[in-house]
Amino acid sequence: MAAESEVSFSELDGSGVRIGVLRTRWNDEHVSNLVDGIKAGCAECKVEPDNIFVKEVPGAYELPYAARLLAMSGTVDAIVCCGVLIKGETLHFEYISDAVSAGIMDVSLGTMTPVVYGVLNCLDEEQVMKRSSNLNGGHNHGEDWGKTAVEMALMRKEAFGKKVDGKPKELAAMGFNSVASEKEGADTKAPGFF
Ligand code: RBF
Repeated sequence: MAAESEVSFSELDGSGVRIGVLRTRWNDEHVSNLVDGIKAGCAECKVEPDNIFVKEVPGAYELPYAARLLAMSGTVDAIVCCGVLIKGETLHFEYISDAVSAGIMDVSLGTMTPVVYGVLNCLDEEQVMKRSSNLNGGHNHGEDWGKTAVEMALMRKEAFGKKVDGKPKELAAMGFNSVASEKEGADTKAPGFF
């Protein structure tokens, strides 16, 4: 029996969404399970299998660089960086772990492409298995990461994808600028971030 996910998602229509998955070869078996979970999560949100692009990197440290290149390609609506870091006897774990989490956030905000943090940081293999597989009461977190990518891709599309009088909208359609607010007749001139 699989454990329940700790996060809930509403119904998401990812039929027009393109997702990029960057995955490590380090801890290959676990990462492959997580990638299967990401694909399953995307499929639940109606993402076409052909709209999921997967590319390998050697280890987690390479994920932010690859994510920046992929974001700059402009071909995906969201990216999942997927890897597994297992604490060893040296300080590598701490350094790589910190650099990767900061690097991923940096790419996400710097390119305005949502980059999902799909990296497990575990003390041992047992902890990894509980989080990368639905077997033995575990939960494959990849499923949540796939859905997170779709949700954030749709948010980005709504914010930047809308056209006004045939021209791309200049401001993000968030907050009082959002489509939902306009429909409800809210004051779209309310002061916001911009
Ligand atoms: N990469 C991972 O994705 N997961 C790991 O658990 C991991 N452990 C490493 C431990 C050591 C001692 C070293 C030197 C590298 C490790 N890497 C790991 C690889 C790292 O992310 C990167 O690919 C290499 O350091 C090359 O930049």
